[in-house]
Amino acid sequence: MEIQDIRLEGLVRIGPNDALIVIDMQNDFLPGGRLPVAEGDTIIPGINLLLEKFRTKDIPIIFTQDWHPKDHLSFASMHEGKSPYDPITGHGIGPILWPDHCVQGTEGANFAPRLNTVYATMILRKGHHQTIDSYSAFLENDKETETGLQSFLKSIGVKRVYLCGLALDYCVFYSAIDARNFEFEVYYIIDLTKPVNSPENSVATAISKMKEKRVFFIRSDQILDY
Ligand code: VGL
Ligand code: ZN
Repeated sequence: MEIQDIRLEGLVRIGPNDALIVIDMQNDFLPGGRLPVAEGDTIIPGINLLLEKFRTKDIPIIFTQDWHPKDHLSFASMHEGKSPYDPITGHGIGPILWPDHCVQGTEGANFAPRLNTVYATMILRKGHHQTIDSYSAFLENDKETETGLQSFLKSIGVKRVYLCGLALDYCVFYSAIDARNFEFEVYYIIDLTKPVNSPENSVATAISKMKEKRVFFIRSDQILDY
């Protein structure tokens, strides 16, 4: 199962209980960054267009930032003899190690300059605990520590979330799964994301797990603001 084989939901109209979550559109995940996602930059114009649609409906817009201390345990540089993308298993870390990326306060951790962040109603930073990673915007990789996003969204009446950003098979995927576990309806915007593609099959695995969890897939042009 690959991206082109996914069945799309058809049209959906933005409603009052919706929120848009834009995941990790940061310099380090773009070509030229420390953990580059191929073609990650190509989705920026589409995200900017989509932001206008949500803005028109005065819908909550959340941006996340991967925000690691410089000695984060997800970095291969912290593990003797290991290289980026080597497999690792451990509590809150894995399934693979990463190049140093999105270090707090660095240019790599900043939002892509061409991304329009002015409509953000909330900016959520995650992955700041040295020993636990957080792929998901909702729950850290220990599967216990909450980021606070689910309570925030529920407190303002959100029932349905739309997800886009980077990367398809990591942070956007884990956010989609946790959003379903927290009983949000989830629309995964398939043309506004790109994968890391490591390890092999990471995309196929992510897609099949999301299908099992009844995540809906949609293209951004199928989201209507009227
Ligand atoms: C991500 C790997 C490591 C992501 C973050 O944003 O998908 N991937 N940290
Ligand atoms: Zn990270």
